[in-house]
Amino acid sequence: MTNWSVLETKIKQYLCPPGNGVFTVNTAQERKASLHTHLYGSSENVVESWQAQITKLADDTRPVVLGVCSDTGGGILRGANWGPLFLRQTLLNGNYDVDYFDVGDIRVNPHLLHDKYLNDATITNCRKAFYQDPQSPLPVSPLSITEDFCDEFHKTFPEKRLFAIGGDHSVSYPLVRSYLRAKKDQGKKVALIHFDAHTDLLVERLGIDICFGSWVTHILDDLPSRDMAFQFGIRSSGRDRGHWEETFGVNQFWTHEINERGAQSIADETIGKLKANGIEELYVSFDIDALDAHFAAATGTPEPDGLNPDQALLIISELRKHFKITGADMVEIAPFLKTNDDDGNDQQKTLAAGSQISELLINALTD
Ligand SMILES: [Mn+2]
Repeated sequence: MTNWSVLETKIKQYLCPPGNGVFTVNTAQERKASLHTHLYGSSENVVESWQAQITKLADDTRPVVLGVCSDTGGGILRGANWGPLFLRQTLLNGNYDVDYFDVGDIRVNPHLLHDKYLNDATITNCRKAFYQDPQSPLPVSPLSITEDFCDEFHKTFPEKRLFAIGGDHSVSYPLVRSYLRAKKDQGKKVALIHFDAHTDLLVERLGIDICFGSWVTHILDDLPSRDMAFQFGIRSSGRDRGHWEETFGVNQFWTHEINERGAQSIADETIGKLKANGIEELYVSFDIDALDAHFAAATGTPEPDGLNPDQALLIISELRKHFKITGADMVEIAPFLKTNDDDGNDQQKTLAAGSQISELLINALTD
């Protein structure tokens, strides 16, 4: 089989139509139907319409959007599994200038995280449920499926660029790992640009090594060097910047520093370091809680005193002038969460800020 037919088969096994990644019977049916009508002209026979669309992927040159509706790696306040459906709708219905190929959502079993945490009997049972074949060799947990999908995608289409919508931040573990592996194979020198209120640099959390608070730790050794990880907007941490930089070798720009020095100066310093290291391409992972809770209250761990969207947009725009952004994700938008008491617009404001940044990232993927 050619690479494309292997990928096409895996898309049919691993993915489902856009918006269907959260497994429900009736919940949000109207919202799903409205997205499907927008995408396919009808909310009937959606699987057939989506599969027909998939056959055109090879010839399409636009960035590819993937939804990963998993929030099993989070756990403070859940609900980021609804991010992909709501963010897509906002991008389509709002005044955003974006054009992309929507490949669909990873099929998510919401009880699972990664196959390495499962025993053989559970894997067999889930293979039977997912693939109607207990002997199937395929993965069953959302992060494991995402990683194998991305590996196949990058192998088949080294030039295509993926924009993923999470999900809690653990979904960036397979996305970034697979991206870094593909770039290593292509001989491209890349760096990670990470916006977040939190460092995500735990080694493990309650015995689990891959989760929303620890995913960065486990991709650092796949970078050209550990100092090619740059974190922006950090402010909620039990340790100071020096601790994290000395322990893990990363670069951090805390929010107060971005406010004091100005976003332009932070961007200039980052560009200088990236150039000095011969970096050619960037992956941008954006946790919506990097933004102040005023702009991003519909998220699992909202934090005050954060970045405003303009600061984030400026830093990304400056980086874009000097480097190709060849992979990106937007994670942790949990549209049903209302965490800001003063304001009834948590969902709307968070989706608006997330869409504005996603619009820039998706457009940057076309450079
Ligand atoms: Mn995060």
